[in-house]
Amino acid sequence: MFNSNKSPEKSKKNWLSSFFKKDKNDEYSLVQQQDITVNTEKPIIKKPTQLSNLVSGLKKTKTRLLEGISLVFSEKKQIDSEALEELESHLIASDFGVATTQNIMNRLKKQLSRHAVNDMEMLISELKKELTAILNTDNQKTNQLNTTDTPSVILIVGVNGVGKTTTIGKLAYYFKLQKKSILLAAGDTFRAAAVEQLKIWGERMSVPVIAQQQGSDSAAVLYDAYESARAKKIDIVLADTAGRLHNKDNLMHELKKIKKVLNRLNPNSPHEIILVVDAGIGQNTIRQAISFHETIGLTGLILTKLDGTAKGGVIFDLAETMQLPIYFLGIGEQISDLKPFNTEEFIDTLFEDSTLCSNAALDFNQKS
Ligand SMILES: Nc1nc2c(ncn2[C@@H]2O[C@H](COP(=O)(O)OP(=O)(O)OP(=O)(O)O)[C@@H](O)[C@H]2O)c(=O)[nH]1
Ligand SMILES: [Mg+2]
Repeated sequence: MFNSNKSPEKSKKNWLSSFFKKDKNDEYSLVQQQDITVNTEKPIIKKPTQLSNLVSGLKKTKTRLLEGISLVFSEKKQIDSEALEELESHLIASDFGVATTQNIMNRLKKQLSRHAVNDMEMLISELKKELTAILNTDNQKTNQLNTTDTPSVILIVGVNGVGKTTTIGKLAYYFKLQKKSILLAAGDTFRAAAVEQLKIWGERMSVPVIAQQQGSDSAAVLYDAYESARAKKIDIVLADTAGRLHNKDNLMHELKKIKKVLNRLNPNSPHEIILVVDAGIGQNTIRQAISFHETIGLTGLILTKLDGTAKGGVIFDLAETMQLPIYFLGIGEQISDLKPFNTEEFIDTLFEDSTLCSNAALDFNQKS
């Protein structure tokens, strides 16, 4: 969450982690409803001045995919049905999901028979086309966040620990780069530490944070946040919520209430309801996405922790199953480690500099 290379940040982190250990009734829980940081004139963020690069964030997923493809073909003399079956198993093992993998393979086989493809590079190029088509859903093509109203509310939801609050901090940074004014709403009233965590992001970004004491009604916090943003003509409210298990009905019900309250303030609000999912948990993200979508009606997804996992293939399953836009990718713990999602860039990065594949292709072509 914080930059551990810098000593002030490090001490803040130590302070914060000791803070997290406190029990929920401790003295820090009494955070009164207030504007915590209001100095929007003095930017504390000097560096970095741009968002991080996708290449390092996708390294593990890319290595697994390319190594797998090269392994499939390194022993083969031709692209036969056995090779394709191995490719299929590899995609499933890379978290593409069974149904999505089968769809990819069916389409791939059709293409291969049509063009009589017997060349590994051509196979990779066809695979890239299929993967691009999966990500380029109609929704994805128009994946502009709805921020036309002032204020526009972006509600962030998800299960525990997936990176919601960190993503809010990163989003604040992202929007500040676009000269938008931001307000953070501490809708996670479940843990005292959650409010503090958001306050720290607010301080780092010099943006106001609206919070109430621990245990208060989350919908009430968001109500106040909306009214405050409207009074101050703030562009975007980034609303945090408590992590909740997607199969706990009462917790999921609370989200409906939040939505209803915001909806009463402005029928367009919440303008976005974004589910944050941790790419590292692979297939479970699909179950979470289905459940949250059924309960509250999601408008988009953010996939975090891609930097730490080789399971990034799940993005294809998510796109195909959910047909929702993927707005951003989380690729690290720093404020700049958030990447607006772009299909072409994602696919190019995934296959870029594919020396592993190229070597296998060379081997393969020499053998055949
Ligand atoms: N490597 C990596 N770590 C991340 C990323 N996003 C968040 N994290 C880390 O994940 C951990 C949990 O992040 P939080 O933002 O507190 O998650 P949360 O969903 O708000 O958690 P709860 O409020 O407890 O439900 C922190 O240590 C973050 O630094 C990411 O993209 N990459
Ligand atoms: Mg949180």
